[in-house]
Amino acid sequence: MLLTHATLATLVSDQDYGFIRDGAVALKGDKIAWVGPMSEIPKTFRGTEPFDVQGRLVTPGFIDCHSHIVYGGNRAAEFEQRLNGASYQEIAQAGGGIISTVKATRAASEEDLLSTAISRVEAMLAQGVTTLEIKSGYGLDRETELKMLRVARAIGSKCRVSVYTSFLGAHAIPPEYEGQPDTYIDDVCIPTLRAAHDEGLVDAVDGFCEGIAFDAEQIARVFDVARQLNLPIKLHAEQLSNIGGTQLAARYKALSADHLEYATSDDAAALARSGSVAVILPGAFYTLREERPPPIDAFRTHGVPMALATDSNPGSSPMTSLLLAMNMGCTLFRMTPMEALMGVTRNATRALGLSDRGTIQPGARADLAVWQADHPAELSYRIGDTALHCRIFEGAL
Ligand code: DI6
Ligand code: FE
Repeated sequence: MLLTHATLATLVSDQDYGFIRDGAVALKGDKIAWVGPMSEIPKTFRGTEPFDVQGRLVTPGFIDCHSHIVYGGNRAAEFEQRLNGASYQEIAQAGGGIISTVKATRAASEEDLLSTAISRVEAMLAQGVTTLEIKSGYGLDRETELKMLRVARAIGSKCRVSVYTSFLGAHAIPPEYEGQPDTYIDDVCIPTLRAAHDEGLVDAVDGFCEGIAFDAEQIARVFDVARQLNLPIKLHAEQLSNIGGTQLAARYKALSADHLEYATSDDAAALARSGSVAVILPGAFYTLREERPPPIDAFRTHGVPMALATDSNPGSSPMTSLLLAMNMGCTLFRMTPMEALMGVTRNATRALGLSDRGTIQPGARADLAVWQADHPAELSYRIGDTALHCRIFEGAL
């Protein structure tokens, strides 16, 4: 395929979007073969039937690097409770919150989980997503954690999207282990991680380091097993309070630390040293009507790469729109449209430990998004509605 007359945001440089104004991209199989201005198309590609995108903006396919898109039920009733005055933490402590989704996910069949997740994934694909990370964590028992991860893998084979899974057994303490987080970690979480890894279901290991979930020492025990299994690490850190998650993530050279509203400048420095990505999740901040934004300036000062993701989940971020996440990142956190676009492409790639996508350059995967727009700032500027013209996945429309 030869895309012609494209406004290319290649993102190969972090200045000016790596713009090529009247550009062309040649795809060979599932890889990008050549990128450059129309006037320089090499002879070998000139015979190819062109796909004229008529000046439209072309970006790398979008990468949603943090989602909990596989789950049973929904939490609209809790949304209502919160608007009547209850807090997210109070609902969680009363057995609602993540645990109510755990009950619904345990009760759901694999087929039901797959079909409800696919309808949400389709909404993502309609907004240019070509790579999607999916976490477990609503099972909290062996059977259901494995079921969720199998559903995540099935999404990768049934939908035209590249799926990466994260094991999030340390997401909450299930009711049958109430008051016994350590026993849960030793007797359920760690053996389930090993079993899931044996089945080839795990690409990374995540945890929720928070007052309503697990402390840094408990998560560290799970991370030690991840290390033995050679699996990379991610962590939900400093979302609702600062209890040392970011420092823990940095000690384990995590791919990313995610949320980070309560992270400090020292935390940012630690992430810079460990080469971890800060994954910014404005959907949860917005939904929970949080007031403290993540320290974006400190990430900039210390040179921590920032990614942006939906955190798509039934409780704190019931959204599938990465475009809306970009808009929120800019409006709520003062990220620039350039940072927002980098956050859903190049830096999201890094947050998944990948290097073969997220930019438009020879050798990269041929995953592209063609937009009904002529400048990349439009993607962040409109409130969630920028139209996708088409998506190219593995070199095909
Ligand atoms: N942080 C989140 O944003 C999700 N999990 C987590 O650890 C929320 C999960 C939920 O409320 O269902
Ligand atoms: Fe999350």
